[in-house]
Amino acid sequence: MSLFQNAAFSISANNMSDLPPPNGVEIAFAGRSNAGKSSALNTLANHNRLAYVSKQPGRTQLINFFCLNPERGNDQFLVDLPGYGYAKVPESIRKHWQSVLSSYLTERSSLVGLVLVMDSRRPLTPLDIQMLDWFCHSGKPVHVLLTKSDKLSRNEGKQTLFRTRAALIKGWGENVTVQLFSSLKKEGVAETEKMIGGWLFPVQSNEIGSDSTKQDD
Ligand SMILES: Nc1nc2c(ncn2[C@@H]2O[C@H](COP(=O)(O)OP(=O)(O)OP(=O)(O)O)[C@@H](O)[C@H]2O)c(=O)[nH]1
Ligand SMILES: [Mg+2]
Repeated sequence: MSLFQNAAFSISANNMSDLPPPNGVEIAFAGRSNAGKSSALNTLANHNRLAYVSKQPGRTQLINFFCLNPERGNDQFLVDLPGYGYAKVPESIRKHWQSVLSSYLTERSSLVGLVLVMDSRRPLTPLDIQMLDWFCHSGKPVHVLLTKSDKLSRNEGKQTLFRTRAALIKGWGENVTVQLFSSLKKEGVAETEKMIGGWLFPVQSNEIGSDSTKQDD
């Protein structure tokens, strides 16, 4: 069963002061407006309308928390962040979100990893680079989803993945990983799930790793 199968909306926040106490672990989805963050969340959860998706950029206007296992208690969350970089957003709102995003990414103690969503046709925009600079200081991992890969040919996809990976490693080191992803075609889901699962259950993954080492011996 998918790790995210039982995900359910939990709470929305408009400010750092509205956030729930940092008691559990959370993984945030950040990216430009319209890059496909909410769609990726829905695809991972196998749920069409968990997070709000729209053709119009700038639809996710709050920090939305989705609890992974509501029945077991609120201890693991996926967090859908408002998109950045949409030119039509009024300056005051843009400034507000810039400040909330930078505080959230740099100060949130329960945040264990960042999924940075980029449109595969326009990866690594200046604001994506800003996010990486803010977050990578924490030493926590980032996984980049190059979304809408269905819009690229197989060869273009390969090239984009290769180039983006090289740029990420050069700029921010091995703590940043990257893959192609399509919500439309449901491609790349298992790879993302494996990565996020490793962040949510690090001890378990290490144990699996050491078990397999034993088997090799
Ligand atoms: N072809 C294609 N379209 C996609 C894919 N993912 C998302 N879209 C479309 O892109 C548009 C934006 O998707 P959202 O998931 O709402 O994007 P978002 O990043 O959450 O946007 P904001 O909430 O505005 O920040 C919608 O029209 C989606 O249907 C994909 O993998 N392939
Ligand atoms: Mg959204």
